[in-house]
Amino acid sequence: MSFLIVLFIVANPPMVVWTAQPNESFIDVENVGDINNDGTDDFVAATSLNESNGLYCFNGLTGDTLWVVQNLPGITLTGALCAVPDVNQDGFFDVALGTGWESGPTLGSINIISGFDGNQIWSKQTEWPVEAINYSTGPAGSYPILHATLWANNGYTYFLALNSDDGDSLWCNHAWTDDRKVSAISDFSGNDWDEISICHDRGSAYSGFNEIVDGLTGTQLYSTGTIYFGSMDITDTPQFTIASRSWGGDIEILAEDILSEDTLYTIPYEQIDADTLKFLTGITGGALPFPILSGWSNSFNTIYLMCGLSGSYQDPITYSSNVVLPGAFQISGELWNLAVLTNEEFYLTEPAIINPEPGPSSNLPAVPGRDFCFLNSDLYPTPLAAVAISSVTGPGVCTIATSWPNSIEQPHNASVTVNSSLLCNPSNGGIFLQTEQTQTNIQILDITGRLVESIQGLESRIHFLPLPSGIYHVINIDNLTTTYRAVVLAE
Ligand SMILES: [Ca+2]
Ligand SMILES: [Ca+2]
Ligand SMILES: [Ca+2]
Ligand SMILES: [Ca+2]
Repeated sequence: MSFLIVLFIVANPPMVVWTAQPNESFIDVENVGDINNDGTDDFVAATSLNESNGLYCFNGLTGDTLWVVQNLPGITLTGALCAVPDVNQDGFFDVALGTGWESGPTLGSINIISGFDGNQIWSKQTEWPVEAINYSTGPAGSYPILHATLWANNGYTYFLALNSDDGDSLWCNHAWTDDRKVSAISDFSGNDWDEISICHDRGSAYSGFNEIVDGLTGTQLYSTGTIYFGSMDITDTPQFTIASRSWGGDIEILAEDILSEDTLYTIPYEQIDADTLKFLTGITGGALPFPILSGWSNSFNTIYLMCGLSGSYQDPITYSSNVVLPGAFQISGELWNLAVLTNEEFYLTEPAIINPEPGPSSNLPAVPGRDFCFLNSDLYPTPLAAVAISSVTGPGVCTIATSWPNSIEQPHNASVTVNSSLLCNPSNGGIFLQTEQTQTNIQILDITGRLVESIQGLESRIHFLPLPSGIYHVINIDNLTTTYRAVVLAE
């Protein structure tokens, strides 16, 4: 039975669950955990500067706005919004937001906002606009360290490390680079603080390189040799690995074992057309050679999937519009799948090296898609994807289900007579309930346990009960069992 259900999940296309904010343009989303305690993760979404303003927090299940901070400007690049582990000790993730605009005033700011209610925890002006924010973590009980990347109009990129609880600076590094993101891997220097990556590059004008520094001190721990037009990613699973491009000469991609400093593989430049490298982390086990290293360019509709340890790959996967971002999620056991956001669609792609196919897709409700994050939900076997859409003439944000919901619970006792059924679940605008006996006694409770509908002694027929979007328990009051868990989607 469960085997059949897995096949059913894999075979189904992704599905838009809800859409919201048709007048706003969003370019970054981040999971902040389940703020309203309804069993589904919620998320924050940053608007795009010059098109919208404000920082929103959405109920992941329904699309309702949980809070909004209107007096924050939008951001310039995806990556300037980051959910960070609890800074104000209220038990919820908080949010780091970097602002500024390269062609406007040179000042920027770093803001720490409470993920729970949107209150500002602290704000610090920066000398230059902020383009990317990430964090590293340390020993248990310590606050995370923020890593903000600033792009100065003197051509330098500044990599700033700050205490997340008060904004005090810890260290600053600078480089010529086109890759301003900062990635973190677990500690190998021995001080319990994550290590982070910094890319130095100036093409032929300067000998660039990729380095890994200690998150706490900024001390260099690892450096590649000369690299041109560099970009990179790092992973610590299953081993510490750095993948860099473009290496220079005939080599497009070079991967090294960070601890032994051995070269793992190189890939000639004429074989791969990709300007972004990303390890799809967290994937373990299974028949495929994990980790997967993905390579793509935002201006092409192809993505390469490579074995991250051996560099083996085959043909690129071709989508119908340009690739924005891939991410990996677990289906069950050792089965994994990829979510691939393109400009116009959202795909579920099987992570195969041999004969890869794009897989089933759903059109986005507006275009272009700019970013997505996964949301775990008790109601769905696999995560929802929250998608940021840079559109002011259509939905600015939506969620897409990667599987059908766990909508129907089995009766707790096999002897219980089920005398009602849900005609479709989830459903739009309300619950379609079919009762099959004249003495069916049904109550419908919302997620908080509040009674919203009661049906007694009705004849066999179909009932449409208009209800706001949410999760409902359909209770058979004759034996006090939850017969169904119904999901009502936004209309
Ligand atoms: Ca994001
Ligand atoms: Ca929630
Ligand atoms: Ca918090
Ligand atoms: Ca360290």
